Amino acid sequence: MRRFVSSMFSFRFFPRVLLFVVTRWEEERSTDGSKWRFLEHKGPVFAPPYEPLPGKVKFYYDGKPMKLSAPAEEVATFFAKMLDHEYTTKDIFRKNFFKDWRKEMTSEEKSTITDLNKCNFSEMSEYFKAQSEARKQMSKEEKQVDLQENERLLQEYGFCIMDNHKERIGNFRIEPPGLFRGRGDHPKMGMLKRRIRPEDIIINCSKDSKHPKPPPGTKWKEVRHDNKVTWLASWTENIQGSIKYIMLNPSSRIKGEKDWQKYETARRLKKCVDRIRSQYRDDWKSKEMRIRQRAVALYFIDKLALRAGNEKEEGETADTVGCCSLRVEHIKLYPKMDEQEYVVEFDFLGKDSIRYYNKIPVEKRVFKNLQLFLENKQPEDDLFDRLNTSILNKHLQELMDGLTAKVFRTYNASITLQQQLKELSSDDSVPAKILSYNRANRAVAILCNHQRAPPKTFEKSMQNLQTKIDEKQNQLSAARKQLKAAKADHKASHDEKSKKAVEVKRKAVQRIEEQLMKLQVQATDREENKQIALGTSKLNYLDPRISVAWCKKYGVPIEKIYNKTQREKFAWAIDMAEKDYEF
Ligand SMILES: *[C@@H]1O[C@H](CO)[C@@H](O)[C@H](O)[C@H]1NC(C)=O
Ligand SMILES: *[C@@H]1O[C@H](CO)[C@@H](O)[C@H](O)[C@H]1NC(C)=O
Ligand SMILES: *[C@@H]1O[C@H](CO)[C@@H](O)[C@H](O)[C@H]1NC(C)=O
Ligand SMILES: *[C@@H]1O[C@H](CO)[C@@H](O)[C@H](O)[C@H]1NC(C)=O
Ligand SMILES: CC(=O)N[C@H]1CO[C@H](CO)[C@@H](O)[C@@H]1O
Repeated sequence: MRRFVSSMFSFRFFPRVLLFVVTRWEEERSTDGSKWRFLEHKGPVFAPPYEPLPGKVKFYYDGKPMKLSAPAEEVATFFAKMLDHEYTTKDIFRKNFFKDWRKEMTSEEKSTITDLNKCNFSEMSEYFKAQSEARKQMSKEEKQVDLQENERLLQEYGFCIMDNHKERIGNFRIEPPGLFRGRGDHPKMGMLKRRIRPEDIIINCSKDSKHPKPPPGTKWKEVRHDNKVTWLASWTENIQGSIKYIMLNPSSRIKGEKDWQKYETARRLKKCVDRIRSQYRDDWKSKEMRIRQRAVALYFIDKLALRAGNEKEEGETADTVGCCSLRVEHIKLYPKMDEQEYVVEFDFLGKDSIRYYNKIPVEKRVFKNLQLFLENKQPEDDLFDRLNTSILNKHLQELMDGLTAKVFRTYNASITLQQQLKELSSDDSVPAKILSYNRANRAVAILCNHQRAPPKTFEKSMQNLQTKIDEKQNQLSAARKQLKAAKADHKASHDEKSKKAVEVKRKAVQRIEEQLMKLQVQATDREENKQIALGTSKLNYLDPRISVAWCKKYGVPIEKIYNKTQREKFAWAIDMAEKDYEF
């Protein structure tokens, strides 16, 4: 099942919403029913091997230079590369890093290096900074060599043959090793993300294809031939124990079909959501406790888009929950709070250990049911003791074929976008229309709680933009003065030459006015976007056909809404959207 992740940062946003939730689709991990007959590919591209540091770059322990063994040095460089980052000051990060680093040390190193605070990585850090600076300064020719090498790898490894089509592979490069960061205050941050070797990789391809060759001297973990899955290679990463896949590029035929199906499923929900809602409302009154619990959980999924349940894969350290696994301690009930009645306060760790916090008024019957579910229970007891993820999912399937918690979100996001676009669109200039579009996208992101911390560079980039606006304004007053002078000139002389000069100056004023407006729209947009991540909903929840149809109807170039990667992903929709597409 694809799942979504609800999570939460703790910082201030709109006055009444103090904390908010971030969501994203998790990578898919299910078989998807599509079948190929022939699949041939070259396998993944591995991260380049570790290159030891030049002798002059030293690591110091307790003030003394110390030569590290290659494995220990490699892990030390991961830390050195992040030295300027806030992460390396966090206790959990340091603790996890140090523990994993020590595992890579020789016994001698282990007995010497006992305190991370005595380690001095600054020469290493300087060295990497200088290197990345040098890369930036590379000549055109040198950059060209890099580009050519990339292109060569893309041509060799970036495509596969699936049935009769040559398809682009999405992520054929395996991530290099490094330190795990995680989202939020992840308990595993700082741990060593190991190097993936051919021995870790399972290959999927067809029996009668040229099987990919592992790098010389190595072998694959396994080669399988399973035509029910669309991924080409997989491995298990060591931090969360989750399975990673190499799959086709989003622009591929199969991906496009799946994307299309996803939105078609959401459209089917639109047709029967009233029935589903009236059924779960009836079920709130059921004689059976298990049915009441199921109905309240479903209400939360519809209204709050919570994740359905907990898949126990985060390992022993993280205690994360979803809707079905909520415990008594995760909610508080307030018959009255501020101006509102029947308020439920949620506070729990969602996927990736990110806090979900929300206060919402619910219907009276839901509230009464929750009181009932809480009776005679301890804080660590399950809120829905008669419910689990499999029961809920089964019920969703019975309500509608293909229905999952995520479908509710896709449905709500897409229909909200459509409604917002209907309200917002005007006969404005193209930049103003794009501003309207982003506002609609933003309304959806708020609804889905896709908030983000303002980017670190936010103030700086706003300042830069403001400087540009100020400059443009000065230019504009200068141009207006010149126009005035030209007009006066023309009034005095009335000749052809001065008339032409007036025209030229008038055009200049117009041009600068347009540029100024563009900058101002950009500034508004950026300011409003400060704490909201539009990307997640745009890529995963919003039926692209709505956006494409809107662009066609209002004469907005599609490039203004979707960048190149996004246009590839949504090629299926761009090709087929009707002018009056209705979600
Ligand atoms: C770390 O080493 C550098 C020299 O490589 C030195 O300049 C710096 O003061 C040292 N930092 C600490 C905290 O000892
Ligand atoms: C979408 O979700 C919001 C927030 O829960 C809700 O108020 C709204 O009614 C939903 N819209 C639709 C069309 O389901
Ligand atoms: C969910 O509950 C049902 C019925 O109580 C039970 O048969 C099933 O094993 C449970 N599933 C899980 C994953 O706990
Ligand atoms: C397109 O936008 C996405 C964010 O939605 C970004 O991650 C990606 O790098 C962009 N691609 C290009 C080619 O600009
Ligand atoms: C990459 C990979 O292993 N994909 C699939 C190949 O086929 C097996 C067979 O059942 C699946 O379990 C794998 O996940």
